[in-house]
Amino acid sequence: METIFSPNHRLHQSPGELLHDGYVPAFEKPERAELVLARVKETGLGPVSPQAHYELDSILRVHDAGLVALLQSAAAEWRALNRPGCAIPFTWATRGMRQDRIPTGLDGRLSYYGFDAGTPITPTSWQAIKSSVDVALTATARITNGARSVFGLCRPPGHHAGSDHYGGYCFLNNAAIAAQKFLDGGASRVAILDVDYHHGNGTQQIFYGRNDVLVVNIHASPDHEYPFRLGWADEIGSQAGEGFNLNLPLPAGTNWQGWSQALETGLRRIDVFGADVLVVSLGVDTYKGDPISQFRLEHDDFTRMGARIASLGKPTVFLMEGGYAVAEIGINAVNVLTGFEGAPRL
Ligand code: 6XA
Ligand code: ZN
Repeated sequence: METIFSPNHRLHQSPGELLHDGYVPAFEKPERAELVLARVKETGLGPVSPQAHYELDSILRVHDAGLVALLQSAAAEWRALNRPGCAIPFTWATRGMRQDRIPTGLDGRLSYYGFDAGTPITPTSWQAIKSSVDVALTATARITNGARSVFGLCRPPGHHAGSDHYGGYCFLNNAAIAAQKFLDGGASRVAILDVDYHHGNGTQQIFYGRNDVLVVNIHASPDHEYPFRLGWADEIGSQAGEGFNLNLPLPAGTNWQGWSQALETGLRRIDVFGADVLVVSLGVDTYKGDPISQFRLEHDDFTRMGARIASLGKPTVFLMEGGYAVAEIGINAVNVLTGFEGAPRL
């Protein structure tokens, strides 16, 4: 399986500690992608290729222009205000506050478009964000050109980013941009399977009213886990999209036995949907040793996961999302890919 990788991911690095259960080290760091890349090479998974450059139009098919502009300018605006560190919101709207009006000042726009305090915009973040999308789009093109599978080693990740909001270490939704690109290229139906420990609230929001993209999420219950405000089982899609969003929330402590049952439910739904192509939001923070997660998957379970995903027999793009047990992230991510490759072809 070919891997698409951009060294530009290194241009996004949190300068210090982020807000999470109090102040703790920033888990989403460049080392993550480097370790996955090292494992790709060590296992001989396949060639590693650079990303191609895409124009912004593929991003604007999914994201609001105001969000994209803010991601490009926020760090410079922050500096112009003589502020140290990186651009970060510090207030958010809640019930009874206006959602219809975009403030003109920087802090107001950060508040409007951002939804958490853990996703800093540094002076070079935009280049990494854009390159991560380019990795996803390059991977997408490989499938369009006939590949059975491809791995887009995206960083920063994307599944928490919605059409007009960013957060959860995510700025632009790589998986959603890829799915839309497939549709624009002639696909009729795209399925997104999100196996990250956290609910992919952004992906859900983007496609919630649509029936051309089926979104299946297997994740920790939002009763107790980030992103807390979306991801319950009764979110099934709206209007034309009713029945085309499937949330499979699971309790803390879930191991392969429980997790794989949810996977089978999700795979059956994707099979019935009849997708032309599958996009996998590949987070490996379901690993038992992950520092911010509470599931109990083991190394070999990731291999099984890949084999089960392959049983769908769909052209498949894997796009990297979360996973923070840094020493093991490469093993777990690449195990999914080798498991997929080792499974018998249909
Ligand atoms: C916020 C934790 C964000 C979760 C990031 C993640 N402090 N998402 O792994 O998939
Ligand atoms: Zn995650």
